[in-house]
Amino acid sequence: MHFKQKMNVAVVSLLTVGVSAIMTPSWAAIPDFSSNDWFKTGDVTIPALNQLILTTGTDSTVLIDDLESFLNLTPGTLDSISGLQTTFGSATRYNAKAGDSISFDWDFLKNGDDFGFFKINDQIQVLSSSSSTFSRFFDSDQSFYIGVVDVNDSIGSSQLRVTRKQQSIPVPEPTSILSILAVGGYGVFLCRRSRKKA
Ligand SMILES: [Ca+2]
Repeated sequence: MHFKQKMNVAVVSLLTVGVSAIMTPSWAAIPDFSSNDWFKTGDVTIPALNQLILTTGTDSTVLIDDLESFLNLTPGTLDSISGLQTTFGSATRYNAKAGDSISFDWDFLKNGDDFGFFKINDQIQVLSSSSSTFSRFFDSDQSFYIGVVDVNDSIGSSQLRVTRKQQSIPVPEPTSILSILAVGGYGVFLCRRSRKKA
C-alpha cells in the first residue's frame, strides 16, 4: 500500500472512531455492589451483584456516632434531620469519579420513624416515598452514599432495597438532567462537612 493510501485509510479510521464516539456516547456505569469500591458499614447485604439491601433494627447495625463519622457528617446531623433521636444505622459509600453514572430502582420498607436517604457530597436527600428510580450523572468527583437510620429504638427492622438498572446510560440532554433531578420529590438537606477524626 502506498503512503497516500495508508494515510487515507488512517483518516477514514479516525473519522469512523470520531463519528462512533459522537453517535453513541455514554457515561461509565459505576461497579456492581460486590465491588470493594463500595464501602459498607452496619447491616448491608448483597443478595446479587446488582442488588443491595440496607437494614435497621438488627445486631449488625452501627451506633449513630459511627454512622455519622462514616457519612462524614457533623455529630447530631441525623437527629436534626429526623427531629427525633436517631440510634443506629447502616450505610454504603462510593467515591464517584467525573464521568461515572448510576441508575437504580429502590424501595423502602419503613418501620416506625426509621428513614432512608441518599447523600451526595454534603447534600442529603431523605426518601419521602416507598419506591422510585434514582439516576445520577457525576460530572465531577463526588462521594455518593446510601443509608438507613433507626429512630427512637434499635428494633423494628426497616429495609432499603436497591436494584442497579443498567450497565451504562447515554449522555443526557441538559433538559433530561433537570427532569431526572426533579423526579422523586425528595426532602433535601445541606449539611456541613465534619472534620475527619484523628
Ligand atoms: Ca427501627
